Amino acid sequence: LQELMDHVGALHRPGIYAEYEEIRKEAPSGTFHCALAPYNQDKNRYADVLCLDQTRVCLKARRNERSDYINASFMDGYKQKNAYIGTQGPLERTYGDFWRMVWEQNVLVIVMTTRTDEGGRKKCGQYWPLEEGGQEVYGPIAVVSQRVEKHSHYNKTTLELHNTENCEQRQVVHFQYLSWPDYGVPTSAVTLIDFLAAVKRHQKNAVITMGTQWSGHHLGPPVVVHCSAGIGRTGTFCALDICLSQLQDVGTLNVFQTVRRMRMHRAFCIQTPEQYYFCYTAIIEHVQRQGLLIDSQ
Ligand code: PTR
Ligand code: PTR
Ligand code: PTR
Repeated sequence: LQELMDHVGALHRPGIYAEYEEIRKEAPSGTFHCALAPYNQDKNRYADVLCLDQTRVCLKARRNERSDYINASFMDGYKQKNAYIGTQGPLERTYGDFWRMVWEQNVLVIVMTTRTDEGGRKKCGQYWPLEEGGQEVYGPIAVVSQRVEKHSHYNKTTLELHNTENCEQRQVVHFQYLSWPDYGVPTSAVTLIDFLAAVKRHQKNAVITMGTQWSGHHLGPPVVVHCSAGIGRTGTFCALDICLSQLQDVGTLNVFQTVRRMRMHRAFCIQTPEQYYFCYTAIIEHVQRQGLLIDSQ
């Protein structure tokens, strides 16, 4: 930690910004053919935010369907392959694809780090039933909002999913963080880290509850993380999770390598120098708050 603090202290904000600039100018690590295919273009919320062919989440093939494309990428976590699916805020025409993906990937937790509208602009569709008791059908999946818990900086909504094709039923929990403008940084690192902790606690418990039903690895299915484009705030959230997990495990962390590696899975992750800088300051704030002042070596 001392090393980390020296790093931030010694480099100052311009130094950290330069570090981010180095990451930003690296060319994307793969190709974008699927995202650019003419019949897939209206599935991208932003024409310039595409997902890499190499790590994209493919929807399961269906009869009479040409495309298996959704703007979503598998991303590794700390010592965990495909810990997250980073994705854009669903568009009305992709709600069905989104819920199919959630179902097909056995997702238990959805993290939303945007509001649907910000500054009078639409950032994300209302792709789940907002009100407690509300019910909507999205493609093959019917979603019922069972319970909405309002916390000071986030809402936690328990959703029941019904697969109308095989009549199976599952529960998914939706966490929405409310204080993070796009291109910006959260108003407080403490509230974001509390939110992250609530998400992790829930995923852990939900995986335990699933028990043997979940045949994958013990850390469970990917957590779906999205904002509007699925790169700025999504990248920052995942980078923080990875860095804090590594810090807890081995007492060290590396923001630079974490973000570089993350961009190999979801291109363009972390959109602004402020978001990159925030990763450092949030970690330091967290460690100081925890009183976990340990030497990193
Ligand atoms: N060879 C194709 C191309 O470069 O256009 C690659 C490709 C494959 C493009 C699939 C789009 C694809 O879309 P989908 O997987 O959604 O059918
Ligand atoms: N039986 C519980 C359920 O499925 O809701 C299991 C569970 C308990 C899941 C706690 C998550 C939990 O964590 P949290 O209360 O932190 O969301
Ligand atoms: N180029 C687009 C725009 O500026 O409108 C894409 C974009 C939008 C990029 C939002 C990032 C954004 O932020 P986030 O990934 O945090 O939603």
